[in-house]
Amino acid sequence: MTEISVREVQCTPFNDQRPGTAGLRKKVTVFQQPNYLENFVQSIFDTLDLGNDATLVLGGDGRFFNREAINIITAMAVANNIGRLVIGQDGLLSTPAVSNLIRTRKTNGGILLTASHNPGGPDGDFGIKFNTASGGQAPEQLTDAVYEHSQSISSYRIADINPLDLGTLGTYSIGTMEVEIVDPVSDYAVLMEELFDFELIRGAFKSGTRLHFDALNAVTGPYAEKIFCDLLGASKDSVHNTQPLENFGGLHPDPNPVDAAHLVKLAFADNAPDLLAASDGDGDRNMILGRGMIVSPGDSLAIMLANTQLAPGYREAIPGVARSMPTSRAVDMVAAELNIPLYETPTGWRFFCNLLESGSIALCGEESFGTGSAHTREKDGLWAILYWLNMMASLNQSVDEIVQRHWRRFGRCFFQRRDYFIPDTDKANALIQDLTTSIRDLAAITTNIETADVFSYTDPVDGSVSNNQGIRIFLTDGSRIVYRLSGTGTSGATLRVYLDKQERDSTRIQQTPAYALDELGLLATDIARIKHYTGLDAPTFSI
Ligand code: VG1
Ligand code: CO
Repeated sequence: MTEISVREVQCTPFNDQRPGTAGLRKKVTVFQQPNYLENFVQSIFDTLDLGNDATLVLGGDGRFFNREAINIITAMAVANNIGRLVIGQDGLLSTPAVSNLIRTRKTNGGILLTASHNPGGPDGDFGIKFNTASGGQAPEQLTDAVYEHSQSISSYRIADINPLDLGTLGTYSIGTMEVEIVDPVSDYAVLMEELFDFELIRGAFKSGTRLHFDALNAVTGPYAEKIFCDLLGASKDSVHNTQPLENFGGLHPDPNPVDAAHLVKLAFADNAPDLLAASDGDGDRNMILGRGMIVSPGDSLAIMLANTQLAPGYREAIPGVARSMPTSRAVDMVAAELNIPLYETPTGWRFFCNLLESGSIALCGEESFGTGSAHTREKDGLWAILYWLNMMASLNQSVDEIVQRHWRRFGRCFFQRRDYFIPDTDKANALIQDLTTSIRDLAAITTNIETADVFSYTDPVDGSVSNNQGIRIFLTDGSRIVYRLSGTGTSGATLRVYLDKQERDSTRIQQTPAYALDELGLLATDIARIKHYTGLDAPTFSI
């Protein structure tokens, strides 16, 4: 074994290293500053205190700076006496695949390099987060502890190593540490085969079901080629933009009807495919469309819950289900009928992890195009698409039929999220501050408001409390408004306004969400005095 030299590098803290909703996300240029990534990684190592011989999984969504970051983290892992790193070939691993590898290999955790759905490239965003031995995102207490540590860090340890050969599968040593380069797809594909009826889906493709999946030049391309084409027999032209690129080929890997409008257009064109789908930068989000139908994420979760008996992995009794607080209450309508517990958590997948780990829930989801289950501890884009393929094949129904039947049976929950980009964060904070103060009296002075509060969550498993998780207003007609600030942006602030309204009257379920929520939207703008604080007449973005 060749001797490796390790350096202790003096550094000073950066005051902006507090992780947000899902890890530390900053502009690439921020991460490129000397010591920026190193300080944060050393803070992770020091806080986790893994001891010698720990194994970690390492991979990312392939965006610009991914390779550099993998080399830096590997060099630091050597210097910090990590025993083994399991790294995805070419530095690629989707977020759910990392979670799965942590679990199947029983590693001590993992480091994920991704800014998810944020734009990539030299002028785009980069991000890093760490997951624990359960495969789930670090809980708030741990990310807080890492942040605290980063505020007093004075040095980090790094080894002098040659750049890694990320392209070649296999195991080799760097000093006392082992590096294993693994195929990013194979373990994940095995898991999917266990959960879904691949034989049935293969049959559907054989009999002509047409899929159009768009990987948006992000991490899911190789996964889609292997699973949809090689294992399930979908034709090669079912998958698009499957080459992971550092700048996503100029595409914005955010699977929603605005950023992926080309898929909406295709879904409403003549001769549209049966199922259209996309995933995000790191493969944990999903968008589902059918011929003439956009499936809202809240509906998708509700429909999955109503059809668990169709997929082999979900035939056993479902203990419970969870959604993040702002997510549409469509799933509540199903949980009530099935008489199973429904948990309402703050925004961010990490809040589902204890519920999944304790066996309290089998399915969970967020309005932000995220759905998942107890098969892993991250949301999972391709899993959701396979779930839909399985449902379509079992029921022999189109996406549109499945959704329409669901609405007729359970009712519909109209949902919209309206985002306001506010360059000046002080103005956004003032809006939230003043609204927090004024909602206390709102219910007393406004007749159609039932209650209003600031959402606070007590984790039923470990008792930890998370305050200030969004402002909620419940109206007397059962509709709801939620306000919160985004925790994933890298500049300015984004105010998110979530509108939701349950509708059981079958004559009204065909309305568009924009129409059904028009009045509620006006009320939401008035109550928060959005124009006054931001100068904005309309949302910057609506889905
Ligand atoms: C957004 C979504 C949230 C999601 C998070 C991470 O957070 O609203 O539901 O969990 O992104 O998604 P925020 O704080 O900007 O509203 V992803 O695919 O990063 O990992
Ligand atoms: Co993501």
